[in-house]
Amino acid sequence: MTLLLPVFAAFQSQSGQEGGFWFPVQASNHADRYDWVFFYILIVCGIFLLGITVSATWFLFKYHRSRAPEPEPSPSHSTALEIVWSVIPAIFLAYMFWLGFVGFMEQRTPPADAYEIHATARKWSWSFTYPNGAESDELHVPLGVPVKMIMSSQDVIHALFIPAFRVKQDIVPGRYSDLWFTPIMEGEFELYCAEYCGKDHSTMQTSVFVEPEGVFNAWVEEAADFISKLPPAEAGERVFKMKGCAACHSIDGSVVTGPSFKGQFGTTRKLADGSSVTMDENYIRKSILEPNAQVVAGFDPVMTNFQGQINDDQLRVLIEYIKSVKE
Ligand code: HEC
Ligand SMILES: [Cu+2]
Repeated sequence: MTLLLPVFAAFQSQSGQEGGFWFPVQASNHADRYDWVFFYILIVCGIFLLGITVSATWFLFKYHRSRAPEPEPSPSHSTALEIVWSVIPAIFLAYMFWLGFVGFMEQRTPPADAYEIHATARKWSWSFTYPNGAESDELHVPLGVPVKMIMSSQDVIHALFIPAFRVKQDIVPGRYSDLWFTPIMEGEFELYCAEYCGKDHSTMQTSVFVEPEGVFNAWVEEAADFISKLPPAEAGERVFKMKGCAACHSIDGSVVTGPSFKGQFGTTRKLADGSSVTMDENYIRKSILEPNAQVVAGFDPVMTNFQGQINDDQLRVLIEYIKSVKE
């Protein structure tokens, strides 16, 4: 194995936050082992592929009909040779299994004192909730601290994938799944959904910020009580982003998956069932908590249900924000 280490190092060479040719940077405790398993399997398979292809090609020429028209009965078999070509590959395979098994157990067993962050996935955005109640649409984690993500989905199957941390886990509606990592490098990394989840799946991505503990603590404290500190409409704008409304609603008049909110407050809505309704506070509230009760004419009833996902303060500032989006 030690013989292969220089080769491994060459494969691995990384530059700054970009990573190398094969992999992104190794930004978590799992990355080192994970990459080694990959390169080990790649190198072992490469060596055997080469050996088998070369000898098969050589036999093709050596035993061609023109050179060996009457094949001779094969000499009695060589026990030594058979043992060698069974045992050596078996050792390589057993080590492959061992690496995978130990790595899997490690990745599936979060330390008991890990810092817990809840992740909520929905079409087509993320939100993260921290132990003090803070919530964000980008993930912030403290450098050097084991973090356990507890994940759930509001609608369909999603998957949380952070390539630089080498972690990926499906999120199935109706149950919690988890993963864990210890970030070992400061910086901004990509996080995205790795399970095709509908029309705008490709936009379901955000950033992970790894910050020194002091910076992280200050951030999480500020994020916990912005609603009481900011003017309602401004706080509402943050909730709008954090809860993923922006994935389906614009504020500039363009129609994405749902209607735009630009200058809509107080106007009359035509509903799919032919009735009409004024867009006031109660209508907005009902649209968020029971999206399918009053469907806007011309749109599909595909809005995520936010019942139980939004508290009264958040609802109040959201309504103020939607009111404030004028021409
Ligand atoms: C998956 C896409 C999606 C997401 C996410 C989403 N919506 Fe919607 N929303 C829609 C669609 C589609 C409609 C129109 C059909 C309907 O009324 O159900 C709609 C309708 C509405 C309406 C009625 C609009 C009108 O013009 O009459 C309001 C208000 C609303 N959404 C608010 C929100 C808020 C606030 C959020 C975030 C908490 C949100 N939506 C998240 C898709 C979405
Ligand atoms: Cu998704």
